[in-house]
Amino acid sequence: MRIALTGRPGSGKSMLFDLLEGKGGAPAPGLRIAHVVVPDPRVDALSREFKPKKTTPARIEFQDLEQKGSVQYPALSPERREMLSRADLVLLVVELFATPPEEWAEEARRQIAELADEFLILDLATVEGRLERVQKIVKAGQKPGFTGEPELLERLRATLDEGRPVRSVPEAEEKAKELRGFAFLSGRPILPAFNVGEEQLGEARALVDAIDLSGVLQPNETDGSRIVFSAEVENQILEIAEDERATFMEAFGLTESAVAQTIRAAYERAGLESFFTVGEDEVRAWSLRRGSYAPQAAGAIHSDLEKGFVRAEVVAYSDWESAGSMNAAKEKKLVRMEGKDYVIQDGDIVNIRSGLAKSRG
Ligand SMILES: Nc1nc2c(ncn2[C@@H]2O[C@H](COP(=O)(O)OP(=O)(O)O)[C@@H](O)[C@H]2O)c(=O)[nH]1
Ligand SMILES: [Mg+2]
Repeated sequence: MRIALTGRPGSGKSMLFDLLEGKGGAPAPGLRIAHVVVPDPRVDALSREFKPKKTTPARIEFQDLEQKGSVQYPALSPERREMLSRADLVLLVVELFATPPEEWAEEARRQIAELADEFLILDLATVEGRLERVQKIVKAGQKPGFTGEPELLERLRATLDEGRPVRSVPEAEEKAKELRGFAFLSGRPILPAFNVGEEQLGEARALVDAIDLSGVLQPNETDGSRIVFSAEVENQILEIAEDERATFMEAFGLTESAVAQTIRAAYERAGLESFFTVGEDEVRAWSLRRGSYAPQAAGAIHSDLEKGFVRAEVVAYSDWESAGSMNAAKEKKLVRMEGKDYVIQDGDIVNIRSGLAKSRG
């Protein structure tokens, strides 16, 4: 999964990116990319049993764009548009650290709306441009890009005209593959991350959770956990000794770091779960969309495994854990044979049997 950061200049994007990347240092201009580990104690436990040559956690890709010179905002530069349109999720850093708390609700809504509106305007131009071309193609007696394209584009134009994003149209979701070439910005879900000041951190969680974001975000984007952090305080945390961090965080009423919150919220919003492959060579965690079938899990590993999918040997992580080892799980018949209709569950330990190739382990 790829997540792109955006927000007003000075909202704290680069500070958050530095935290995610875990490196620091002066950012060079241009696109920055970090592959951030998804912390998962289950991977560590599996690694202890299999003692593999390699342990590979799941990762999420984060991107930040450091632009040269003065930046226009919300007018998005072509580079920023490109970055955002290719992301699975847009992480919008909302600046609240310089805003008095009584103005947070209004200010948060404004910052989200200004990005969402910019997305609508740019997408409308994309749709209208494509419609014009498609109409010419059809007039010339040729086929459009895909069946139903002109109708879908008309529908999208009407939707955008009403101020609603591409992602509010279910048919667009279905046609997502064909539509990808257009890289609609409003097709990307928005996940806000609220950057608050040190003094407000104590009350920030309750205040931010109370902000009504209906109307500026899609209905399914307003629920779920909200990322509330102080980039300043997070940096202070990094400066103190590791064994003193918990006490320091407690003093601020923090239970989770900005990085942990961001990864968890991203997983939740993108509807991701993890499954595992195990063996002597490698223990590995993979991200998958919730509700995916066994062949799609195979496809996440390798497209050949999906093509040649025969069946999957599956044991739930909790069953493996209670059995105590993989052999014990097998003896207790907790390892199941599943076919192509099996829906992968979070924490499944999976071994794909394929006619074309065999998965590791
Ligand atoms: N006081 C305070 N200042 C912040 C915070 N986050 C960002 N800033 C200020 O904003 C400046 C720019 O932050 P940066 O992460 O580069 O913003 P970007 O333009 O969104 O990438 C920083 O140098 C800080 O002075 C914060 O949490 N508290
Ligand atoms: Mg920056």
